[in-house]
Amino acid sequence: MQTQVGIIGAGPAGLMLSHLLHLQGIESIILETKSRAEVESRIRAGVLEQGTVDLLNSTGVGERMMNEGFVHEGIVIQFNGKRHRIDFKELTGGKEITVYSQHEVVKDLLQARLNAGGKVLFDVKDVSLHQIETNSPVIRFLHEGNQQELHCDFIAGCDGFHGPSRQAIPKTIRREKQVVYPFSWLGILAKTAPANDELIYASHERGFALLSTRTPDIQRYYLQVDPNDTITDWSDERIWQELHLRVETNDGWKLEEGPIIQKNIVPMRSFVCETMQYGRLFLAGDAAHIVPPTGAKGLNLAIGDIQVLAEGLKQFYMNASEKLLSEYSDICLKRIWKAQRFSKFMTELLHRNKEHSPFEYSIQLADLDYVTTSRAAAESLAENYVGLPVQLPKYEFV
Ligand code: FAS
Ligand code: PHB
Repeated sequence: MQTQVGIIGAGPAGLMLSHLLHLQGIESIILETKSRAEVESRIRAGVLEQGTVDLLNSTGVGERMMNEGFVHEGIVIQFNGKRHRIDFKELTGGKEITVYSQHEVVKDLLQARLNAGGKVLFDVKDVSLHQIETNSPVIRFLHEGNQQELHCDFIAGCDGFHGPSRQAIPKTIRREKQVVYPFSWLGILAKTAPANDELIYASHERGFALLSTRTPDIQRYYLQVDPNDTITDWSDERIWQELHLRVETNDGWKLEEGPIIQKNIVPMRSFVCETMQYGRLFLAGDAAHIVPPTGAKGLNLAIGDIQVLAEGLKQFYMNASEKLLSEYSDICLKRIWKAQRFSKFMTELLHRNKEHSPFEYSIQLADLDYVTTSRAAAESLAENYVGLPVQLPKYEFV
């Protein structure tokens, strides 16, 4: 089997890359270990930055998002039983966010690829990367019981945190930096009406809670829980009891319950792999970095990486220039570290760290008070939340 770009992983990163390459007439094949049904039903992120929305629209895959997504002009930060609105539109000169599930974005991108005759192999196993230091790398894998080889010019490692691509970069070359937080997130999907018309990030001495949404009938709520908790520790009754305690306000507002149709617990970490490239292998998205979801950055960072990688591959094939590809990792890491900074800031601003001294907890409350009363502090939070721009260097081609 032969193609120009071999892509490992059919998540947002892999699918967006294949879509952008197709628009430039560059061939790719995606190898995905899960089934199509699993990929399309995996509940993950919910918030799209303005840049992600603009890219989906400008490349012809934004129609359903525009019809079914919800544009939010701000968020609410709640502490001491009171709510404070951060008005993104006013603070950033018009930028907003769109709440539209990651698995819906994946469905839209996958459908676009298949409609355009794109090649996506599902249920692929035993993926391994070879000859990545050469100009003719190979991906070996098992598919439908047959051992196969995909010969390509480049490999895009879009296989998430647990995929094989990052491990293909020699340990002596990779520098991995990580923070593991002393808490996890329990997420639920509940059949009930929206709690509010914008997301509510609630900081409480019992722990953090987030009230987000999916549709007018299905809501996405999160609770900070102990990192050693398992889902069996959390009955539906205990979940609702904790949510009431953390999100209800002094003015008597009450949260409406409903049947919980899905619940899971995810760990919280910040992780970056430096470098994101080695030979003809390029890492993108969760394969290279993980952010705590408090800043709603994960999915959007993956899309940002892909915009740089797609442009670099376009310049290679159209202008025989490897300059942008050679700078890919440095360009992406600049934006990734700023997103890491913001995600860590939001996580420490809002979560209750049981290891904190009373002095540190008072500083946290002062930070919450500052960001909800100072325009300068609110502007900084707003410009990071709606998304910092993807900056591509301009090259002159002779
Ligand atoms: P993905 O992990 O989405 O995709 C990688 C793909 O590679 C998967 O389809 C996987 O099956 C495939 N793969 C893995 N190993 C393979 C192999 N050996 N061979 C072939 N294919 C392989 N971000 C937010 O902003 N907000 C959130 O609320 C949020 N919640 C999250 C909850 C969970 C449980 C997780 C794990 C992440 C969450 N994230 C959230 C982050 C998430 O949205 C990621 O940032 C986003 O999925 C990144 O997209 P990709 O880089 O494409 O990686
Ligand atoms: C979500 O809707 O899943 C969501 C929203 C905002 C976040 C994290 C997750 O910060």
